[in-house]
Amino acid sequence: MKKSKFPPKIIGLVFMVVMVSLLGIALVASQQTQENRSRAAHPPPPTNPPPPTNPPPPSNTPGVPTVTPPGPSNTPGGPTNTPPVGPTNTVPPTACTIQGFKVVMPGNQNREPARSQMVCSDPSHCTNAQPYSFVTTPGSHTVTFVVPPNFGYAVSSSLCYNSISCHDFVKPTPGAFTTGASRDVECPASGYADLWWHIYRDPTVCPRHKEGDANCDGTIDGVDYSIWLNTQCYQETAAGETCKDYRADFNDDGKVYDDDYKVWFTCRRTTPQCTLP
Ligand SMILES: [Ca+2]
Ligand SMILES: [Ca+2]
Repeated sequence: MKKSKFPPKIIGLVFMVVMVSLLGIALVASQQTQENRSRAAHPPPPTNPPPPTNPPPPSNTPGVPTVTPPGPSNTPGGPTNTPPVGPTNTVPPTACTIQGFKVVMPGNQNREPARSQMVCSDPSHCTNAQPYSFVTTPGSHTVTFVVPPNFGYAVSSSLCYNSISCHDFVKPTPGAFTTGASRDVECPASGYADLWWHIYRDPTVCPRHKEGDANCDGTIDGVDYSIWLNTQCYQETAAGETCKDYRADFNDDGKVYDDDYKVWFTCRRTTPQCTLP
């Protein structure tokens, strides 16, 4: 029998080392198996989802550009300009505005009988507004101050473009004023024509008005008295009476009352000229 070249002690040690290694491997495998079972029984909590992000704000919808026509002209009779208070309609950017006041002279007084008179453009567009305005196409337009029958006043107008500073009757802007109740306007694109109507007593229009001729027919009679009787007014106030008919305001003081009756009474049935006290 062949004898091993290794001593029995060495063989025994090798055998123990192998056995210990096998035992360690078995323990590690057993531990991993237990961990896997534990994970299967207790899965890790899910991670929180990220909070939702806010949606981006909607972008502003581009609006249709609006063009505000220029405001009305200077306040008649006032020393300072009023801030523009134009209408807010959306109009084509090249539109033109014809605007202005109707005033009583002297002094550009914002009162009747000018204030409520009608102004027409072309002549299909008319308005009694004070101030008045027409938003229209650029170019030529004819604007008319509508004179009622037997109005008793002469009419002139003052006109400037893209400006409101030409209506001073005392220091008139050259070319701004002209007589007559109609005016041709060359309305500028994207601009405005400032057109005021001025009414004033003119002896050539109603020669005997100061004597009591309310209807300007050249005689002073009961018809004129009837006009005085039916249009009496004392003054204009915000809450009170409003004078609208000044045909019988024979002394032109802005009232139709007893002093005007005295004028009529003095001059009735006379031939020109009546002598007033
Ligand atoms: Ca008369
Ligand atoms: Ca009067």
